[in-house]
Parts: sequence; C-alpha cells; structure tokens
Amino acid sequence: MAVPNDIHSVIWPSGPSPMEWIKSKPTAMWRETFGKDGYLVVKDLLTKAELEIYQDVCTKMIQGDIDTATHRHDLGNVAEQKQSYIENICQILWPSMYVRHLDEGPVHRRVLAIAQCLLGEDIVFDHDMILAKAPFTDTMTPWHQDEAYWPDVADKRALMCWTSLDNAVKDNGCMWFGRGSHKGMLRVHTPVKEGCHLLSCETYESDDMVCVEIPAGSCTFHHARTLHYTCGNTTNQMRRAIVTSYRSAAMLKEFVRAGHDHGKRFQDTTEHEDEFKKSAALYDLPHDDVIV
Ligand SMILES: O=C(O)CCC(=O)C(=O)O
Repeated sequence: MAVPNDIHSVIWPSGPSPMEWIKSKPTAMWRETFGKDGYLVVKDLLTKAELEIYQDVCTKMIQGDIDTATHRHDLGNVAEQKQSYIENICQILWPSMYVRHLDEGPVHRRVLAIAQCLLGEDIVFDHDMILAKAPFTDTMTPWHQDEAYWPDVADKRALMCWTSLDNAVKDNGCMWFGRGSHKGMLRVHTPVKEGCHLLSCETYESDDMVCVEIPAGSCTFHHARTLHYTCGNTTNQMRRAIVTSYRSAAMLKEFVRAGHDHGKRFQDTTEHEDEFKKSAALYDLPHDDVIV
C-alpha cells in the first residue's frame, strides 16, 4: 500500500488493559440505554495525556504534516469551499494507516470493549476516520442513518463511536440523535446533490431529536440505524472527531467479499490485489475465494 515507510508513530502512556478499564464502568446501564435510545454517551473515554496525543496527530493530518491526501476528501463539497485553507468537512479515511500504533490506543481498544459489551462478543473493528469541521466552515452533515451507505447484510448489528477531540457543542457541530430511531425502518436516502456522496433522509415531527454536547475526550455511540446529524461549525473553534466503527465478524467477512472497504484500497490493481489478500488473511478467507 502506498503509505510511506517513515510514517509517524505514537507512544501511548501506560494504563489499564481494556478489560480492566471496563470493569469499573456501568456496563449494564450502558447496554440498557443503548438498546432503548439507539445512542449512548460515555464521558472521559480518554485521559488528558491520551487526548493530547490524538489532538496532535489530528492537527498534523489536517495541516498536512502527515500526508493523508489519498484518503482525504471534502465531505461537504456540496457547497462552495467556505475557508480557503480547508475543506468544508474534512474527512480523512483510515487515519490508522498513517500513524504507527494509532490503532493500539485507547480509542480503538476501549471502544472495542464497549462495542462488544453493547452488541456481543463477535463484534470486531471495521474502520476508522477523522471528521473535522474547522472554524466558520458552517456546513451541516444532514440527517442520515449510516446503514444507508453500506451494502445490505443480514445481521444489522453495527455501531459507530464518535470521540470528540474538542469540546463539542451545538454551534461547532456536536452530534444530534433521533432517540429510538434505530427501532424503525431504514429510511429512503438521497444524495444531497446529484453526483455528491453525502446522503440525507427525511425526518418527521414525531422524531425525537436530541442535541448531545460532550467535552473533549468523551464519546458517543450510535447504532447504524440511528438517525443522526451535526450542525455546521459557526464558531472560531475547531471541532475534530475520530470515528471508529464495528460490526459482527461474519458481516465484516461479507463486506470484504463484496469488495467494500470504506475506501481503503487504491486504484492501482496490483496494490488492490495485494491488499485484498492481506484482508483475506486477516479474516481467514482462502485467497482463491476472494473476489477482486
Ligand atoms: O462528524 C460529523 O459532523 C458527522 C458524523 C457522522 O454523521 C457520522 O459519523 O456518520
């Protein structure tokens, strides 16, 4: 894969193992709340020192000191670019490919433990991304359900964790959720503009929309079918989040077979094939069985 050899590296401060960490948490209440509301807030996922490492990595990616150009997009390119130096909604897919040991940090390890506690022990990591809304970029992420972006699979258990690297408030783009909407149907989604990747769906007066402000280092979880939305950032402060997603190991295998990898692979067919073989090895698929 076309990632430089001299990639940035992080060293995590020592801390409890994810299993030790989660032992002292109110997991029964988390399961109940997530099952009822389709979302959950977990305060203080990160210590201050851990948060600073993510903030540093994220800043370096946004500023281009860590070059993520291949996986960087403007998710808000539906509107004219509002600030000349940055995308309306800066999306960096697969940040863990660009920073050695990023995926060994507390976001990946603690969140996996929580995801398994919420949805079952067969839940595994699927993908990660950074979503940043810079000051005065004022571009909303419309109401949608994440499931609308993916191939249809039999087992719908999937969740996303949105860890905020800044204090997330209404006016800089904190998460909003449709309480209980995960129990409803997958709604019809349409691109916000023809040819645009961003999807939106209709909402109704009967939807119970909740604005969820959280401090930096805390996170929200939402089910793949939970309606969610963020306002544009109209403040002079950055709003950065690292998003990690999870689904059952069996369904991830189906995603890999179907060639769906959340934009991980490159266009080059040799790399494409090699990468597929690596994924196949990871998920224990025979190589001959892999569709390329
Ligand atoms: O970070 C945002 O503004 C939107 C996040 C979102 O919609 C998502 O993770 O699906």
